[in-house]
Amino acid sequence: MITPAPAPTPATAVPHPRLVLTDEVREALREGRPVVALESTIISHGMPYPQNVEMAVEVERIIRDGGAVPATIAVLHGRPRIGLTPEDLELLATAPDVTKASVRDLGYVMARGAHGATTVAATMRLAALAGIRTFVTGGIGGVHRGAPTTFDISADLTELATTGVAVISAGVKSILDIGLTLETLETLGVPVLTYGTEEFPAFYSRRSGFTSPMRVDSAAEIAAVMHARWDLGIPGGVSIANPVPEDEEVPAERMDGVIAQALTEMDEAGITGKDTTPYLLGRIVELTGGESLRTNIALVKNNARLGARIAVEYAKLG
Ligand code: PSU
Ligand code: MN
Repeated sequence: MITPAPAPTPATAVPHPRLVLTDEVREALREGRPVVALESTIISHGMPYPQNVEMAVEVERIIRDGGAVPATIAVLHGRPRIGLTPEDLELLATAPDVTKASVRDLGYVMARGAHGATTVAATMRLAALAGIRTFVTGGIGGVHRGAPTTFDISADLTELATTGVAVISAGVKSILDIGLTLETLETLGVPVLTYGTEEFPAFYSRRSGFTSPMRVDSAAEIAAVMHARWDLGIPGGVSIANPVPEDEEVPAERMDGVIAQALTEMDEAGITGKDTTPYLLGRIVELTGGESLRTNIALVKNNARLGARIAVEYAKLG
């Protein structure tokens, strides 16, 4: 079920000429200052308006407060953009014609001059082509429940196998099969570091029932792992799982029932493929009366605080 990894994309010193960078991001990269990439599927397909754009603006502010330059990534009017304006963020949050763009979709969206909100996989690839090594998101895609028959495994995993970017998330949602996702990451040679605890987190909840393969307790330690791996010439990403703060989590016991119901309804509605994650996220917000959305926003902000610190520490090793 696991396809062989394509050729690695190294993070480059000079941004690829097809990318459109803001002056701020370009200068920071040229001077070796910390830059943190941010994805845009979470804006266009992961949260309702206006919380999506408020989250996007706030997360950029947190990255700046942490001493790094934020670079939200998307394809707009067919052009891959590294760093966005507040107007761009508003467009991504509201436009009805924004494609959810993973790596396979990038060329198509560009050729049509269309808008694409980039997934973790596509954001990693564009970040690497720009020379950005640190990327903050909410949750990564993984192996879906039922994947042994549907083959639904997120391209986020194959991208982590090949592209040298560190991805800070709050772990893997239990709409996915967490155990199979961790097994697949091991097969693909992707280190999974959990920050500050022994247990791999389940996005909305701190607990998943799975022990994390590796524990780390500081941003400096995480930066040292990134540096050691890439200095040795090992391609591929680093997955950093940062558990949602205790006072913001929805306990796993409560999420289990909600997720089971959302999955049943999804099957009944015949929803498959790339539409599954956006459908489930939206339905879970409804079923929790908005509680899951508050948790989702809180964990992204928490990841942004850690991501900025990692980028600052990694820049020191540059
Ligand atoms: N998880 C979330 N919010 C999101 C996503 C995942 O809590 O918005 C998005 C991310 O962009 C991730 C993508 O890369 O869903 C995975 O989609 P798929 O399983 O179709 O690869
Ligand atoms: Mn899928």
